[in-house]
Amino acid sequence: MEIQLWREILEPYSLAVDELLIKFNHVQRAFQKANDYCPIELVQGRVKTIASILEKAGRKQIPLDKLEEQMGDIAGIRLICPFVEDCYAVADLIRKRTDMEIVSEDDYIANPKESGYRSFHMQIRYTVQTLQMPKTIYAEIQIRTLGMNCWCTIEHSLQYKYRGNVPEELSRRLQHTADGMIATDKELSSIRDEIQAAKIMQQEEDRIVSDILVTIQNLYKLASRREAVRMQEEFFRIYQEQDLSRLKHFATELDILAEGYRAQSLY
Ligand code: 0O2
Repeated sequence: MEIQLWREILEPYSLAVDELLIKFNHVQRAFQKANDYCPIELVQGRVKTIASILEKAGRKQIPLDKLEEQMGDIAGIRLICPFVEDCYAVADLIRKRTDMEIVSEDDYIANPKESGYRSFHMQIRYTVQTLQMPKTIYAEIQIRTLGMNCWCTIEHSLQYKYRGNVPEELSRRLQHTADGMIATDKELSSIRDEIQAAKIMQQEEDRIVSDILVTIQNLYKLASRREAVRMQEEFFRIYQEQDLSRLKHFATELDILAEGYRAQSLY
């Protein structure tokens, strides 16, 4: 296939990945803004490289003119979650969306592959608007925990190094580490409430601190510089106390002061 043709074929996939990344990043932000626990820790996306498409087409005996129908992961999104329960919550979120149609699901978390691979796969159909016309493509969403992702990344590198023929002893040890990851995921789930509460607190503190700093900056630019410097010093003092309720109280006071100058943070 000519290089220009590859570019044309891959362009809608690239657009789809860009759009899906924006959408899932927005989901993360919506949870954060609502001061809610977000089940998605990290959002990643990629278009398969031409080399990887060719390798997979060879391995799965997919004719090059059937790539778009038969290779479902040319566009791939990976959603990485803190806990196993979150993976299922994220799958539910996706099922409720109307902008992506689910074609199939494979639960390799409940039913790990022989290699030890665990992830929740969703094949979707997604429509992008190209310059010429709307185009519907297949994409794959992989949902997994941080632990699963760590294992998959390492195993994937070894598969690459040994071109799919990982020595038996190494495979055995990899399966052993996969079992370890299952135990770690279970243990983390058992202290999930504690970790979720800590994450929400941290999220809230980040938001309040950034609001405070923007307001002080606005005060500095739009109103009284002396007042801004005084509030900044006060902020540093309170921040060092590591007391979220004191910080919230200070943010409210600062807002009232800034309101007088119409210098509140808009974030
Ligand atoms: P790359 O480089 O990640 O793109 P599915 O039909 O999707 O439910 P199935 O039938 O296993 O699952 O499909 P496929 O095409 O074999 O695997 C899809 C993708 O899942 C792979 O893409 C990997 O990303 C991941 N995957 C599946 N099995 C394994 C595994 O044993 N180890 C690791 N590390 N990843 C796996 P690619 O094209 O192989 O790789």
